[in-house]
Amino acid sequence: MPTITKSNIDYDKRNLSDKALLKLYYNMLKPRLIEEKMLILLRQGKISKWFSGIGQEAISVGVTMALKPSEYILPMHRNLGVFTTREIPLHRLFCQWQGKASGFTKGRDRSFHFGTQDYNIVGMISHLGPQLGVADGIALANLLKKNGQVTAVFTGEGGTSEGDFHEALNVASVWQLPVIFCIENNGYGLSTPTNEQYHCKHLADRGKGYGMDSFILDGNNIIETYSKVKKLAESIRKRPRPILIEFKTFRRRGHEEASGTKYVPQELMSEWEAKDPIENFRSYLFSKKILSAEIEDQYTSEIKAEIDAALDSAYAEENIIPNETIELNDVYKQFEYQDIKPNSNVKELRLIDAISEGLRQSMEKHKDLVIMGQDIAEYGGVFKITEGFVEQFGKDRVRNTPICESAIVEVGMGLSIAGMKSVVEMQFSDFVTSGFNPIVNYLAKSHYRWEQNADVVVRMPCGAGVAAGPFHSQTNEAWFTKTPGLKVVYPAFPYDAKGLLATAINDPNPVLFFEHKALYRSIRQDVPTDYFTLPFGQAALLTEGESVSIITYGAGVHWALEVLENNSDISADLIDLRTLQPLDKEAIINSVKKTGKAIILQEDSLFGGIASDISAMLMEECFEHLDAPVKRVASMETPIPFIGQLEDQYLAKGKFESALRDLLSY
Ligand SMILES: Cc1ncc(C[n+]2csc(CCOP(=O)(O)OP(=O)(O)O)c2C)c(N)n1
Repeated sequence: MPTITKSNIDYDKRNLSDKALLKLYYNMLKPRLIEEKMLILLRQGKISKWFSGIGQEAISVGVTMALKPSEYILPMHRNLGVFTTREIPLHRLFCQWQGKASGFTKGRDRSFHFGTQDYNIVGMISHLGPQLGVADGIALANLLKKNGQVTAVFTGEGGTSEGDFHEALNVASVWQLPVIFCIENNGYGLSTPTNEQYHCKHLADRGKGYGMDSFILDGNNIIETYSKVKKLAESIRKRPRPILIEFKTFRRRGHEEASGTKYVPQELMSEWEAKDPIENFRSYLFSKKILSAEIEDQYTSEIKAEIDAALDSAYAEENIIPNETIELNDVYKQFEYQDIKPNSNVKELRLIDAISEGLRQSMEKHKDLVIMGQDIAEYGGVFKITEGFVEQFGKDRVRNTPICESAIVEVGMGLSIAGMKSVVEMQFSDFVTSGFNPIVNYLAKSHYRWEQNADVVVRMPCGAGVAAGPFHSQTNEAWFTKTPGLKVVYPAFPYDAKGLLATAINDPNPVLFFEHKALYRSIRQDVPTDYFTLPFGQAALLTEGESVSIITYGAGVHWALEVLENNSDISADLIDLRTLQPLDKEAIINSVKKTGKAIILQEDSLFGGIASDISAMLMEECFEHLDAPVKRVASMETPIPFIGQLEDQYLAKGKFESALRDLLSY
């Protein structure tokens, strides 16, 4: 006879059948047995790192069983029970942890840092908070599709201190998104106890501040977690809205196995050991004669056999053989560019009108395209690019957002996971810093990590020359050209802007689309009236000459044109890069091989800008063809000053002509 003690948790079986109760038990037992095995393997040095969810299984299992398999769940690093309850083959899970090809990230990311569309699970990135906003995006897609689906997302109590948490809950509430936010309050965030993490009684109390219902549940009571979440999910499916749940539980092992639990008082540990969700439920089931020794043996041996077999096959799988081509090819989702030629009807447009018209036509073409940004709806955006859009497309697709760049970028990611496109307008490109983390860590890395593309265009009104000071004038493309996984577009003319914006929106990868504010209303051009596309990675040769190659983009193109117009004796190739990632290396190299001299003009300050990389590339590729050192001309190494005379001094524009003359006479 197995030893059975009296349960320390009060269970109320409600209307659950014995079969349903046994299923709950089985689903908790499985992650527990896997973990026990992992701890042995860890001690044997056979796996590298382990984040334990021992003692927290009732939350993962309860929530997952309360949702339909078609509904998305976004788990954290202690939610093994989510993965096992969704019945992911253990072979694949073990391969993931061992970095084998049959895992979910082909050895590119570790532990639970992966998602899988096959099981509607979207795993975390290390930064914890961003997935809360991603859940908002998935929920927004569900709301717009009116499919009555709920999304559940997890965070630890530590993660609730991040801005992402506040932004995500606020957006979910303002937009009434069908999300269940699950806080697993397990007492410690790494070594930090709750009283050093937040200063309120219960985290659930925060629901009131966001205008959403919230609940406190005993996270160790599987019947309570399952039944309550199930009921809430049913209600949310009928009446979409966000809900906050704080599950009280405890982290029984170290933050990760190697770090230990010395800082945790023994009484606390003992108190929570006595509340073990599996032991107590087992006692309860035995006491009600629902679970028997035979069933228990059967479950245990069945799960152990499954674990052993999956481990054997995972170990047997050969190690990944590095292949640079494969790695590079997976950074971006494949995109078959479709060249849609413009018709012959043209109209003179300013840069700003061309962007507006391009965006409008893409909204007409892609019915699943949503645009989001501050003040973009009735107000039309601060530059009026989306004026009239609400009337044409409605507020579902033209969405004013609260001031929360991180959450909105994350929403874009979530929409993409749910198969929708989005354009996010930064009010000024300077403010992208507040959404920087999800762009460079989530959007940029997602396809490489688990083949999930981020079909998001971030519009970036940028640039100086408008006397707007350090926070409304930056041209910050270099922050993004540095990051593999992003595409960066920077048109200088209305025609290019319209065609490239159409391509950016068609492209399933994340694109940063820079729009120079000083060019918005000053540059005009005949632009085809119909929808058309232009390819990425093709620079434009604006003037052809023999003596020098001028390589630039954005406002620099117009500065260079002005200098060439005033100096008809200079015979130059003027290359407008148009897109910085991908970069048209061939056009640059071919031109420099012809002229023998290169000057790269960039509006950004010098150090670390793309001019430096182009210069280095020319040294490597064209050294024998160069008749002079490659010259970079950029703005001063200071923040961008406000007042006109300081801004003029700051900008590269004023230095370009003399630098060009110097180079020509070298
Ligand atoms: C932005 C960020 N800062 C710090 C960390 C390091 N870190 C990883 S997990 C963790 C504690 C998280 O605590 P909590 O959210 O309560 O989850 P728990 O580990 O307790 O389940 C910390 C500090 C991180 N991953 N990301």
